[in-house]
This record gives sequence, C-alpha cells and structure tokens, in this order.
Amino acid sequence: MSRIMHWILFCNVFVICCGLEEGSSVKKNVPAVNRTLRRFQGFRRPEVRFWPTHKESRFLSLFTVVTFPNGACAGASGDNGTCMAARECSSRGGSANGYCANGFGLCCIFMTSCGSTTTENGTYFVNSGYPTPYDGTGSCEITINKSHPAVCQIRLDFDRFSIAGPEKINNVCNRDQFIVSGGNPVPAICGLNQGNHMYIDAGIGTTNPVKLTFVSGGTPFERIWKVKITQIPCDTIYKADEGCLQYYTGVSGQLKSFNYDPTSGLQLSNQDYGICIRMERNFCGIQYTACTDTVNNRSRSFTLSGNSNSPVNSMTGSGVGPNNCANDWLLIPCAANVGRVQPAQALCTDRICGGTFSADLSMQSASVLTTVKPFRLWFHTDNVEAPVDVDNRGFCLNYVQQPCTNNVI
Ligand SMILES: [Ca+2]
Repeated sequence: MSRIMHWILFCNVFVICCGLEEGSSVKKNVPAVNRTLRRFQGFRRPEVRFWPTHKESRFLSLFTVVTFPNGACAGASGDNGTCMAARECSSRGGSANGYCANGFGLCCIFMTSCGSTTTENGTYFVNSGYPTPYDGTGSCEITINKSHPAVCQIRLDFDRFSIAGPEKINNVCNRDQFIVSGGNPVPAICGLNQGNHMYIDAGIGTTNPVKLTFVSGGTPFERIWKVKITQIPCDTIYKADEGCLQYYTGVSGQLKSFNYDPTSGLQLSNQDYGICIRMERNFCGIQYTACTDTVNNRSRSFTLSGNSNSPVNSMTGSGVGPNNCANDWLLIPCAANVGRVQPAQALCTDRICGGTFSADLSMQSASVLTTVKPFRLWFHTDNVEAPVDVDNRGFCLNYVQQPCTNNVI
C-alpha cells in the first residue's frame, strides 16, 4: 500500500488516483498537470508538497485531473461568456460575471469597443459608452483575430443594432453604415437589425483578420449596438455552407432582410447575398409564407418593388416589364404556389418581387414551395428606388421544411 500513492489536492482541482507501474505515464503527465494547476491559480495556488522519490516510485500514481473545460457559460447578466478561473479571465481582459462549472469557475464576459483587437471567442462589440446610446460622428472599428488557427468562419449576432437608416429616396446607407472587411464581400447595412445575423468567411490560415466598422454620419441619432462575435472552426457541424451570409437551422424559422421593420424600416439598396437553410434529416422541400404584419392595416411584410403605399401585386421572373423583377428580387429556385397552379403561367419561377408574396402574378399572398436543394435564397437590390419604388420594407418570411412524403421529392 505504501507504494501506491494516493494524492488528493484540496483546491479547485480534484485529483483521483490509482496505482501504476513506474515509468509509464506519470512522468509524461506531470507537465500537463502543472499546466492545469497553473490555470487554476486564480482560485488558490494548490500545494503540491512532494513528488515521489525514485525509491518510492516503483508504483506511481496515475491521476486523472477532473477539471472543467473553457466552455460556454451564461453570465449573471444574461450575456454569454467562457468559463474559466478568475485570474485567467482578468489576464485575458474579460470581466467575471457569475459562476459556472458548479461554482469552480467564473463566467468570463468579453466586451470591447472602438479601436480594440480581440482574439476571444464570444466577444461582444458594443458602442462607445454602452449601454448608453452614442450620438456622435466618426468611425468605430474593431479587429478580430482568430482565436485558433482552425477557425474559418465568424458569426455575428446583432443582439442590439440600431443606427441611422438609409436615405429615403433610393434607400442607400449613406449616413450610418455597418461595414465588414477582410472576409468575403458583405453588403454594407444600416438601420434596425436587432435579432439578425451574418456569417463571415475568415479564410484558411492563421491570419486573415476581419474588421467590423460602425460609421456614424452627421445625422443626430441615438445609436446603440451589441454584436456578439462567435468564432467557428472549420470542422464543426454548425459551420455555415459556403456562400451563405445568413444560415438558418431547424425545421421552421423566420428570416428577414436587413433593416426590415414593419413600422419604419426601408428595404436597403445595394444588397446581394445568399440565405441558406440547412436541410434537416428526412425533409425534402421548403415552404415560405410572408410574416404576419401586426402593425399596418395591409401587410407590408413582403414589399420589394412598386409603391407600397398602395396595394401592389406580386411580380415574377427576370424579364423586363412592369410585372418582372429586373432590379430588385428575392430568388427562390423553382418556386411554386402551394395549392394553386395557374395554367397560363410557368409551373415555377425563380425571382419574386412586387408588393405581394406569391410565385404567380397575384394580389393575394400565397405559400410558396420549392424542392430545389440545397435550400437557399438570394436577395438582390440595385441602387435605385424612386420614383417607381417607394416605401418598400423588404421581406419577412416564415419557413417550414416539408417532409419527404406528401408528393414532395
Ligand atoms: Ca431598387
């Protein structure tokens, strides 16, 4: 028994031990243990009183350090953070916000603002003075460096996003702008985007910093933003598909164009991006329906072209003419209305625009189905609105994936 070492360190690390032949894995484990212990110095420096002598060590201890990973945690404030020791949180520039790992760790929140550089996964980028709004002019930029060489995507979640909207003639973001540079091309956006998100391609390799910039123009406006930055390794299952600025998962959900707001939002010009929905297992089609508009007397939840201050029919196709979508459109591959196919028209269409959501020329909104895979939409707008296109909101659609039965292939 004397040759079997039982060590139990009463700090914030538990060590479970058992006997092992000398010369196997104990010595290899020592550096790893020391590293682990150093990570917990923020709690209490563990006292390792001795290592076994050569004489004692014919049988050495194989100890398994039961510790907690630096995983995601929910802070007391509701923000998400990373679970770690207090000293590590402080040295990495975070602030502790509640406990995690059954009280052994602290939930470390990383929040940063103008002029900073971050490598921390889960960092929040907030406006100067947050949570107080910022009403001034200038440029606020942060640089995101990869937290790990394996990172190849960055997801931005707009937990708060309220900056000045576009000008009201052509809906161009020429006052305030949110700009992403350093990754794949991303359209500049402005206005109200709380709850929306973006995926940024960070490329392969250890560098490729991505910059996020909020430009505040001269218009007085109480700007507020809080952007959560999540770094995504290439080999994860939650990585977005290539070419998807937005990526949704789940059998059902809701997707909106940027600055969609039924009350005051305006469809943004100069947009051109893909929206992807992950095909869930055993689902073969996807159905889209315009969101319920609870604000306006007449639904404006799909208003892409025409003067939406009056009822506007749906428009389809890529031809030139009053009922085509030559300038602004939502592209849904081979879209067809559920339950009604008008014989005089093509069985399916691609581009949809106008002021009513339907794959047929109609004043009546419809549910639209496509079985083209993968499930993907493209949104395109040019840089002109007035005088033909006025007060369009953009789109808000609910989607429901359709199972591989019921004649859906
Ligand atoms: Ca336009």
